[in-house]
Formats: sequence, structure tokens, C-alpha cells
Amino acid sequence: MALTLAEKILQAHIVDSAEKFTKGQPITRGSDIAIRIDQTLTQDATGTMAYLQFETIGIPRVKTEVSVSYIDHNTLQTDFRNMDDHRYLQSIAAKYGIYFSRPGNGICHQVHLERFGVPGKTLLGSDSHTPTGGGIGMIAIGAGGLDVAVAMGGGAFHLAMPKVFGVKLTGKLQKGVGAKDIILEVLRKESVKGGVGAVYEYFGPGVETLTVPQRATITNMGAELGATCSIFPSDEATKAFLTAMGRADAWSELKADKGAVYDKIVEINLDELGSMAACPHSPDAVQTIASLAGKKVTQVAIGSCTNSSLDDLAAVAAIVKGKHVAPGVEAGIAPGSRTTLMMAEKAGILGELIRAGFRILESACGPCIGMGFAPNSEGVTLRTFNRNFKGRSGTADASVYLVSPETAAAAAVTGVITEPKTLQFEKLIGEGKTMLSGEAAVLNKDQILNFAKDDGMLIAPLSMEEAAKVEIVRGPNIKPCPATAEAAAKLTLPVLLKAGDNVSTDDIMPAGAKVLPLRSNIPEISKFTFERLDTTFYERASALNPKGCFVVGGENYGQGSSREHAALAPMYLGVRAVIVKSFARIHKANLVNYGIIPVVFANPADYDKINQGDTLEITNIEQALKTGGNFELKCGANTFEGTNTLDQRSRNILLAGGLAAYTRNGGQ
Ligand code: MIC
Ligand code: SF4
Repeated sequence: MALTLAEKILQAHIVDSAEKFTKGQPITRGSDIAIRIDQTLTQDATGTMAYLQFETIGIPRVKTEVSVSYIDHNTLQTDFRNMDDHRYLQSIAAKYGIYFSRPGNGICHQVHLERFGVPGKTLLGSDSHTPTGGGIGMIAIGAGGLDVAVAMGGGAFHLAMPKVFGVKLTGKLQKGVGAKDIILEVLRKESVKGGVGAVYEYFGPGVETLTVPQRATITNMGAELGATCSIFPSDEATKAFLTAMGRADAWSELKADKGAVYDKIVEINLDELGSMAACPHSPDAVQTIASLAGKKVTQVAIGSCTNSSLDDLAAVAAIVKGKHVAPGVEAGIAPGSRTTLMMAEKAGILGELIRAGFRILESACGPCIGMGFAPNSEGVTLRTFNRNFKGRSGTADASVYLVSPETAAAAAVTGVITEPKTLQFEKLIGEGKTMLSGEAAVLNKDQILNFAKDDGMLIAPLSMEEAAKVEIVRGPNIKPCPATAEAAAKLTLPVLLKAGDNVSTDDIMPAGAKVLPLRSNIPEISKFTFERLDTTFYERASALNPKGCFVVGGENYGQGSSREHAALAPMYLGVRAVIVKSFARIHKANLVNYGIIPVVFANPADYDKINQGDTLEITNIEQALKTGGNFELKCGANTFEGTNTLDQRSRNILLAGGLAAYTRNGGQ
């Protein structure tokens, strides 16, 4: 039977499955599987909690092939806290056999693609954009830090066998149109919840026209579709990219079988694709640039793990060449990695950007996560990033448009939203070629190799003997992870918050320069829980604690980031169950890991029968967790059902009072 590429890689990694299956035959979609994880990555904002959990597992060294700890989020050091976290993470990496990517080396996903990614391997990362690795044919999945800690300890990653959606690309991108426009088109068609429970697999003749950085832009933003991950085949373009990175040995050819069957197919003709933007405040609010043209822009930001490769910087430099940033615009650029920055310097791209008036920001997440470069009041900012949730930029009333580097560059020099194809420019990088091939290439192979091979900002794991001598360094802001509550037989509690659709983890636990330094300190960070939706939540929840409360929400609850703080802090404040119309994948898993029961309205219309402040009863928690049957809910005179969407392992985790307790009791 012909299999998709995603199925082939998943099958090769299955260590346990609920259903008996024959290798080479499709596995029933939705059935529970457990896969071996070859590589892990963490970043500093989620890493401290992940490693605090990892320490409690009590093993001397990680059991993965490669584990990397990146510092890229909390690099705005306004006091001791962030650098204390960096030191803690560096000492943990030294002690447990983990690579350490020092601050300044770049954004985790970009660096991982360049230095560690291997086609056909599995990667689990404590960051929702880990699927970037799908750009070179990896099954790369984002997860909560606790799941990543378990994987570092050699444990499997549990998931429901995803559906595989095919995206058939034909034609070739036209001048001024970028890879970002492809994924924006997929988002326009599929929405921010279209990919829940699915992998997007790209195929068709259009694939070979795309470079690895372009493919990585697309797989990166598969996270915004709610997908488990996205994947491209590993082909000649992948080989060229890995060769340029001095890692030709890592390459192997990977593709779907001829005649592979997809659960559905989305078709995009690149010849016909135009420039697009995701309008405020959702990555799927996509419109054509033609329909927005002429709108005044006050800020342009280029970078993030989505669009910060050499190709991206070159595309910007080509458009701004000989021009200046318009007087009404502030423009900034954050190259994705130190390698990219060095290559951009050598190729003359950096000089062109500085000359044009771009502010050069460090190679880190920066403005993407509200760490500086916030827009002005009511500002209009064009960003090459992947998320535009309200307030994430640091300015609550700003309008954030997500666009390609080409569109961002065009607005930077004209001061208004402009279709790049209407401007005169020459591409600096050969069309459809990798950055090292073709006459139009900006750097030759040897020049790129020189930079790529300089791993001076990566610290390799120590020998077992050396590692045993390492002392862990813990700053005063690093507090232990709080314990979870035990499962209750039934609960009668007030609904402390009723929220709408598409609540993001940024809404549940904001990031930004003020809050991010508290990631290692749950009691402190919990003061910001739901701050964006209701500034009184913390006080009201604290007054009720330890009795507890419920939260009610709409569709796609918990979309966005993998931050487990969006489960940990509510847990710490006494939230015992979250009842919604539907959940985003990672957040639902994080709730389970921290002992909060995720319940789904069996009839979405029942959502309207509950008001904030009502007392709600879940009458059969223990029984539902033991049997897998539905939850029974009572609110005043109304009774209704909550669908039990939990697999057996998740139910056992909840019965044990969370993943840490479950693992301590010998659970796998
Ligand atoms: C994000 O883009 O929202 C983040 C910050 O990278 C998060 C991780 C975090 O909250 O630390 C993510 O995408 O998972
Ligand atoms: Fe960093 Fe932004 Fe990417 Fe998250 S989405 S990893 S904050 S660059």
C-alpha cells in the first residue's frame, strides 16, 4: 500500500500503538501511537521549567541522539533574572550531555535547521514552531516542556495518529511573491484550526522550485494552522542546503510513495499566487496586498523564525537597494542566526540594509515576542512574523499585519502597503535556486561553508566524567515547579471566567519584556494569568484558592504557543477543569500534564447556557476518567454532557494528578 512521507517516518518511529498494525499499511487516523524521539530542542523561555522537570527524572545524561538548549527568547536583560536563567541552562546542558546554543547564536528553529536537522528523524521541541524542521523532511513537533523532558529521559511521545493533508504545489512563484504568501494562502483556505489533528504534506512539481529556507517558512507557520506538523520531501534542494551547511552526510532522499493517499488535498498554483497579508488580529485573517494597497504604515519588522534566512534578507536588500526607509516608518531587521548575519555581511546585504536605514536587531526572537521594538499607539506594523494576536507586539491598540519580506521591504521604502511587483528591483538570489547555486547566487559554496562550519557559539556536550563534576547554577528567581492537585471524584465550583473563540496562550499567559523574565517563577508569573481578557482574574482566583474554579471557552481554546505556563499558572491558581467547544492540541496536552481536566461540550450550544459566575458541577469525574465515558455537567437547572476526548494514557495521567506524578508512579 502506498504511504505518505509522514506515515513512513512515523511508522519507522512507533514504539507502541493502541491498534495492531502491519508496517507499510496505513494506521487508523486518530488511533493512539507512541513514537521514539531522536532529537529534542528547548529554548530559554520554556527551557527552565522543562529542565527543572528533567532534573527530577534523576538520570545522568539525556537518552536522545541530540538534544539542544537554545537561548533566543529572553535576551533583553533588564535585570539579573534572564541571565541567571541562561547560566542555569548552560550548567544543565553541561551536566546532562546537551548542546548549548549561546545567546547571540540565533533563533532555535533557524539554527536547528542549519546545524542539527536530519531528514527522516523525529524532533520534539518545547516551542510550537518546532515543525520548521519539516522543511528538510523531519517529523518535527512542538510540545510542552514536560513532554520534552520525558523525551530527553528516553520516554516516547504519545499522540493520536494524525490525518495527512496533501498540499499540491504547481507552477513557480512570480517576482515579488514569497514563500510566506504560500502559507498565508493555506491559512486563508484552512483557518487557524483547520490543521488540528493533521500533518500537512507538500508535494507536486512546485516543490522543487522552492529552497529549504522557503520550505521552512511554510512548515514553520503550519503551527498557525493548528497542525501537528508539516513536511516537505527531502530532495536535491535539501541536499544542496545541507551541503552548504557542511552536513552533506546528513542527507538522504525521502518522498511519499507513488499513489500515496491523502485525507484531503489543497491545491495551490504558484503561477497565480499574489502577495498577501494576515490582517489584525489573526494569522488566518488573510487578504490580498492589492486590496490593502495604499494603507499608511508606521513600522516594519523583518525577522523571527519564519522569515530570517539569508534568502529573506537578500530579498529585502534587493527591494531597498538605492532607496531609504520612508520618513514615517521605523524599520528593523533581526537575522535568524549568527551564520545568517555573517553571510549577509559578507554578501553586502547587511551593508545595504544599514545604508537604507534599517535598525539592526540581534539574532533572537526580539519583537516577535514583545521583547522590544513595540509599535506606536494605534500604529500599523508590517511584520514577517507568524503571529499577530492582539497585544503580542507590546502595543495593545497596534494593528499587526503578517507579510512576506518582499512586502515588508516594499512598505519600508514607500511608507504605505505596496505590492512588491509594482517596484523596480532585481532578485539577488537566483529564482528557485539555493543560496549557493546559480549565477545570481550572492555567495559561493566555499564562502558559505566557512561561516556555516563555525560552531564557536555552540558548546558541545561534555564527557560523562567531566559532566559529573558540573555544579548546577540556580539564581534566586528560579523556583521549583509547583505540585499538581490530586484528581477529585466530582467538583462543584464557580465558573471564574467565560471566554470566547480562539483564546490564545498569549491571552492566558502573556509574554513580553515584563512577564517573560518570570518564566522560572510560577508564583510570580501567575499574577498575569488571563490579564489580557480580565485584569481581575488573579485576585478573584486567589481569593477562592484552594477551593478552585473552572474556566469556560469557545472554539480552538489555547491556540498558539506551547508555553506550559498557560496551564501551570492556572493550575497554581486553582483552575481544575476547562470546558470548551474545542481545544488546540499542545495546550490540551499541557492541561492534562498539569492535572487540569479538558472537557469538550458535546453540544456546542450548551456553551450559551453557562454564564461567568455560575456554579457548575461535574458529577462523575473519577468515573469518566476510569471508563472513558462522557462527563456529566450540571449548571442550575440545566444538565448537559461533556465529551471525553481523552485517550487512556491521558486519563491515567489525570487520575494520578498530572504527568510528573504519573511518571513517578512508573507510568510510561
Ligand atoms: C511564541 O512564539 O509564542 C513562543 C514564545 O515562541 C512560544 C514559546 C514560549 O511561550 O516560550 C511558542 O511558540 O511555543
Ligand atoms: Fe521566537 Fe517568534 Fe519564533 Fe516564537 S515565533 S520561536 S517568539 S521567533
